Amino acid sequence: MRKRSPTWRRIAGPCSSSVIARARSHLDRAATPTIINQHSNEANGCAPAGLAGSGNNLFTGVKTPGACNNDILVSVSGDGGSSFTGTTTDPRQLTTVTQAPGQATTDQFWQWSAFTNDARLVVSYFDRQYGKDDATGFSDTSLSSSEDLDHFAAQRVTMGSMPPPTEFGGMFFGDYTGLAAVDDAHPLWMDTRDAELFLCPGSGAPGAPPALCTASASNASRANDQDIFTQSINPRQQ
Ligand SMILES: [Ca+2]
Repeated sequence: MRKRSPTWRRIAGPCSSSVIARARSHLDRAATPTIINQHSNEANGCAPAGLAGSGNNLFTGVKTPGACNNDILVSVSGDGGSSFTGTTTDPRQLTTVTQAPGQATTDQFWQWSAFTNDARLVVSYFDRQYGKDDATGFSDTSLSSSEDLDHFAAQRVTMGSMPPPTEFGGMFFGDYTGLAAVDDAHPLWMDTRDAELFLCPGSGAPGAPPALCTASASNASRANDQDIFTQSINPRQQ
């Protein structure tokens, strides 16, 4: 069922904007990050452990290297959005868009999806497959793409890893990710590589022109900012 449905085929040819928007909406709703997937290695200690009092899912093995890790799965509708494969399919059997070898033991999350004009599905997301990201909490942004909704190739979008956020003591990171696609893909993400700038102590006073300084944060030696970055990616070069 994870093949291109009639809905997807219509995207490739001349069609109304409403059809494209509807199809995109369906898939946006259906690309889901989940800790239980074909790569979550439950035999290595990652297993569901019921619900917390908050109603959130609990798992054992979250901190075991190579055990629990997020993938982004694809749930496909062939009937205009009335039903999706992900509703009844075990997540261990669903197609993952994060198929690079390094992604099998690391986290990918906060995705967005779109179709290019030639009907290629592209998905952007935060990715911890690079360097020591999965141990340090650093992140990158990657883009996966597929022509058949089964086989996905990933390419790195960021040229260097981003440190964990420091705003609000490191408790806030988000709100601003997205993806547009025409011929190329244009992922947008919040980026923490730039330092947060402060007025240097003793500056900005009579006889002391304003100067900019960095400062420490409660969870890092250098406070960082959150900026919105974007990049144009040719998904056919993967
Ligand atoms: Ca993963």
